[in-house]
Amino acid sequence: MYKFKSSEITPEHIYFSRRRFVVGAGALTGSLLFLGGCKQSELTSPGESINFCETAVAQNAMDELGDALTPCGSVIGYNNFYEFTTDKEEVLFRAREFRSSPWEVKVGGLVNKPATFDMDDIPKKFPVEERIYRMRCVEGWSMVIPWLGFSLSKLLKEVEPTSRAKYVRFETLYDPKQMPGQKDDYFGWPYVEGLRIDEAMHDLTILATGLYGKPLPPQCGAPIRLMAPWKYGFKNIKSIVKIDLVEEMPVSLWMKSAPHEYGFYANVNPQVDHPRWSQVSERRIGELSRRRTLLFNGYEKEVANLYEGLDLAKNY
Ligand SMILES: Nc1nc2c(c(=O)[nH]1)N[C@H]1C(S)=C(S)[C@@H](COP(=O)(O)O)O[C@H]1N2
Ligand SMILES: [Mo]
Repeated sequence: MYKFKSSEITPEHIYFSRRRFVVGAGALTGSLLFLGGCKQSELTSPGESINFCETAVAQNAMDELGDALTPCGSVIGYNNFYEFTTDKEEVLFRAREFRSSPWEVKVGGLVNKPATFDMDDIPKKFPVEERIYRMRCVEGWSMVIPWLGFSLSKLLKEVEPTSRAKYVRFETLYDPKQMPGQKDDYFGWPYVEGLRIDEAMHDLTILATGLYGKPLPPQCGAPIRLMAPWKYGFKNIKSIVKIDLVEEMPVSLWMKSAPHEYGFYANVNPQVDHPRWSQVSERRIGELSRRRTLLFNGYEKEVANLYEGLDLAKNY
């Protein structure tokens, strides 16, 4: 069995609220209600965005560094989800009819107890809590998002990884009928991502099922997606159907498509440039001037120990 280390448990001030969060307004009595702040002008879709964001709530209006939440309208209206389109402001429209229910997540590989989790049971088995995380896209923009989710470690403990399991491999749904981008075989679908097992077991690593107090909308990776906040956004694979514990380092879609640009680790690091651009600064969506990018996206205290002795420039 995989042994848990104390470094895999993170103090809660990193993401504020660890209170169990039940989707729905009733659960919010007595806590700070924050309306998503969707101004008409920020919305890219006059329809769903308004409905979603009108009732959107978060328990805190900022992250642990004091950075404000990104307006709800931007979080759900500016997305990377290449299975639908590479146009960030179009994803919302193309994903509108996406069927994220019924949904199953199959967990297997090097485990003692392989299991298929029905999405309807996941919130009962793994109660969600709010986690406010920064998300830094490798392209140089960032957001602060109030997720609902639970630590991936809880799900992995259920299936009991064997001692041979060294990595976790994640796979997105493959369904070109629903995801027209998959008809273009420029990318090697399905989208695959991976984490080292100690990264996957780290308490900051969550499976997110919602944001702004509501279930994930399709464009954000419904019904369940990964969120490891110290890594570039592309690690955070959406609409997961399969999780496997494996011995060898998984090859991600991006490693396959552009190995010199995208490595396995993808830790946010202002000192390691992308071959085609600097990573020193970023544009926080909703802000006018750029801000400095922080090592490990500001989660250095929590995760730097995972990489002791690793050359971060070589292991990009
Ligand atoms: N399956 C899948 N997952 C994905 C992507 C994708 O195209 N397909 N894009 C990634 C990239 S590049 C980023 S920056 C984030 C964006 O998440 P968001 O749209 O919820 O902000 O999702 C990541 N996960
Ligand atoms: Mo990204």
